[in-house]
Amino acid sequence: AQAAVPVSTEKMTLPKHECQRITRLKHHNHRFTTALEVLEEHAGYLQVGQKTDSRARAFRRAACSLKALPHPLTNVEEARTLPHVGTHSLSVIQDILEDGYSQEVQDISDGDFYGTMQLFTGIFGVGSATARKWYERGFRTLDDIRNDSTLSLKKDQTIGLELYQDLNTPVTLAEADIIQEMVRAEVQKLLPGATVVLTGGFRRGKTKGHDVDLLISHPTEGKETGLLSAVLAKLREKDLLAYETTSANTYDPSSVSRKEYTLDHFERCFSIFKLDKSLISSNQNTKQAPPSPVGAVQQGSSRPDLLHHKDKVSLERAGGTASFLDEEKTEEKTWIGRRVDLIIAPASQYAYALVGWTGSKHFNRSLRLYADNEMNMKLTNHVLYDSVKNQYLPASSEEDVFLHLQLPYREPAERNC
Ligand code: DCP
Ligand code: MG
Repeated sequence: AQAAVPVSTEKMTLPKHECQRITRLKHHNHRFTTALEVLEEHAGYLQVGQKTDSRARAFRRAACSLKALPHPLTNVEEARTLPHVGTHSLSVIQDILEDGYSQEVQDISDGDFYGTMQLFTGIFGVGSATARKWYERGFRTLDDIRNDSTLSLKKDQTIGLELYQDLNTPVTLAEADIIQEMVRAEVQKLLPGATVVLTGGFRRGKTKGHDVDLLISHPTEGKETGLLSAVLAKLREKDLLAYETTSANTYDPSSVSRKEYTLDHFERCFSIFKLDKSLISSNQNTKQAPPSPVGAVQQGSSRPDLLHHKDKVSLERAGGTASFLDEEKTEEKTWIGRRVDLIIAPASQYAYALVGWTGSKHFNRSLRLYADNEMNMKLTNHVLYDSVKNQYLPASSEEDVFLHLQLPYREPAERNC
């Protein structure tokens, strides 16, 4: 159980950058942030290319400010004083304060477009551009996609459709722990002293997630070379992989540029593990919280809720049953598919990789913006570069990274913006 969220009624000014604040999973303003996150997601579905990303970000930043507020918001005047709360977000907040909900948000989340986009982007390998193309062609259900012979689906999308239900059932912390142990055992047999750390949302204290992010390293730089392919060979031998795609390390130390802001270049494998159902205790995965209405208090970040919603939508659109898996397969399948990312970080870049892969995505974005604007430094998942001193700043821990940036250290659980 999480500790109670401390309440303070003291008038306070939030720092401008999200990375300068403490943002926990549980906070006092879920009724507003849940609604704003629907608008963020919807704006993301509408965007073409990178350009209109700013609309989605505006809603996200407003939600982040509310998450960091140490008490429930009770009047719109206070919302006006918070950083990054624009006019559109303000009007949504006002509606919720006055009526208990936002009609605009309700209409969006009840709408065909939003529901279909959630359904399609829930397919592994399908991003919002593809989902929108399909929506515009008139597709509305998973079967519409499955039955159209003119679509040439990529390998990941095909398995994404096949394992739709598995991959849209949230991964529990217990399952993530099992997978981490499986990988750690193989890794350490091959390379004693190597480390396997569970990062992503689970490290920030979430108890459910959409995947398992494992960061692999060894204290001696260079020892990690060749490890990933050896581990994958072992996992393949044991028939533990339903899908895998590996990319080599493409890190070029001479290119600390803006391009690196969103991408990293570690050697990595995006995979789907076959997690044996007998390893999961029987009270898990059978219990799923029903979808909550928009504006209701919810725990954790938006993603697991979104998964619930998708489950609901997918079942409706598949005619009320899991008809997308043919029955025989459902009977025979003794495993559940789980998305697992394996990332290999060399020792000298490990601290930066750990910060980057712990997230949240928005916390990372904020850190990078802060580094650039306030410190004249470039931060990536690999390095921190001081543009004034013209040098890279080595870090052997996350604390070092925050220290270089002259930021108070934030525990992973405090990075949930
Ligand atoms: N990340 C990154 N660079 C990438 C991909 C991800 O820095 N190329 C970071 C941001 C995320 C973290 O890694 O916080 C893990 O990515 P996920 O998409 O798995 O996000 P979460 O683990 O936070 O969410 P979920 O619980 O849905 O898995
Ligand atoms: Mg994750």
